[in-house]
Amino acid sequence: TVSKPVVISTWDSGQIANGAAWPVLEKGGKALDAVEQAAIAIENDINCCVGLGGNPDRDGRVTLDACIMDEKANCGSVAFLERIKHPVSVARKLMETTPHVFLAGAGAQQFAVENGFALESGELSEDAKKSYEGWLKKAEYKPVINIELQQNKAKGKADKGHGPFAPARLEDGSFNHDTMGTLALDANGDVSGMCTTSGMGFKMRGRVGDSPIIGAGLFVDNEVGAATSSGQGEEVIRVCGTHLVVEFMRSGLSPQEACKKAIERIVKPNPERAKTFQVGFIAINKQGEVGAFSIQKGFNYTVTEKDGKGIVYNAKSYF
Ligand code: SD4
Repeated sequence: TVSKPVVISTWDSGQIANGAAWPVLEKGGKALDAVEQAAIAIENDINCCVGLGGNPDRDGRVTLDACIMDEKANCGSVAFLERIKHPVSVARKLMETTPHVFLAGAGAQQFAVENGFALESGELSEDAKKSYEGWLKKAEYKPVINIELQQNKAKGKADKGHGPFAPARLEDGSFNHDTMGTLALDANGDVSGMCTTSGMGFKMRGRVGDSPIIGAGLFVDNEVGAATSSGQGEEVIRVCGTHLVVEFMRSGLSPQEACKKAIERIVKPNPERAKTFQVGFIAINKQGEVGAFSIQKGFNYTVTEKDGKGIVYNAKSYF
C-alpha cells in the first residue's frame, strides 16, 4: 500500500516547512507547489541557516543557495544569490520560463529582479550581526558538529536539536548546519523536492555548497523517489550524495538503507576525517516510505502525513 500524501523535511525546523506544505498536499495539490510553500515559510523565518536572516559569509554578506526539482525531471537552481528573499521561487521561475537550470551570483540576482522579486536591503538580521561580530573576533574557520547540542549539554539543558527552536547561532561565531530540504509525495503519486540554505556560516566569499546542486543537495526521480541533504556540503558534492541515495533506492533498498549506504560511501575513504564533520540525508520512495541517516548523532527530521501533524524523529547515525 502506498501512504500518501506525505512530506518529509530536514531537522525539527521541518515543522515550519511541513506546516506550510501540508495544506497544499491535503487539498490534493501538487508536490511541487507544496515544497515551494515549505521553502517560502522557512525563508521567511529568521534563523541561522536559511534565508536572508542567516549567517553571512566571512565578508559579512548573506549569500543564498537553493534548488527545486519536479516529477518530470524539470529542475532549477540558484547559487551565490544576494538580497533576494525567496531563492527557491527564483529557481522555480528559472526552471519554468527559461532553457537553463542553474544561475549564479549577479546573473541570478538580475534574473530575479527582472522577474519581479524585490531587491532587499542586504542588512544582516540582529542575530546574524551578533554571530558575525563574534566570529570576527577569532575568525577561525572550523566546523563544529552539532555545536548547540554540546552547548545545551554544557548548560544542563535538554537536547533540543537544531532549528529555529534552538538556533544554531553561537556567540563565538562557530557555525553549524541547518539547511532546509523538503521532499513530498502528493495524492497523485508524484514526487518533488527543494533545498534552501544560506550555506556554511562565515564561508569564503563565492563558496557554493551542495544545496543548489542537483544530484548533491537534492535529487528527484519520479520512478523511484527523492533525497535531500544537510551538513558539510563539500562532502556531499564529492559523492553526488542525493543522486546516490536515489540510485540505491532504485536497486531495491529502503529509504533508510539507501541513506545509510550513501553515508558509508562518504565515510569510507577516511573514517578518521569523517569524525570531524556532519552530513545527513533524508529520502522518500514512491510507496511513501521515508528514511534518514547521518554521520554523527544529532541529525533529526520531520515527517507529516495523514493527520497533518509534523512528527520529529532522530536519525540513526554512523558514529
Ligand atoms: C552547505 N549543506 O552549504 C549546506 C549547509 C547546511 O545547514 O546544510 N546548512 O554546505
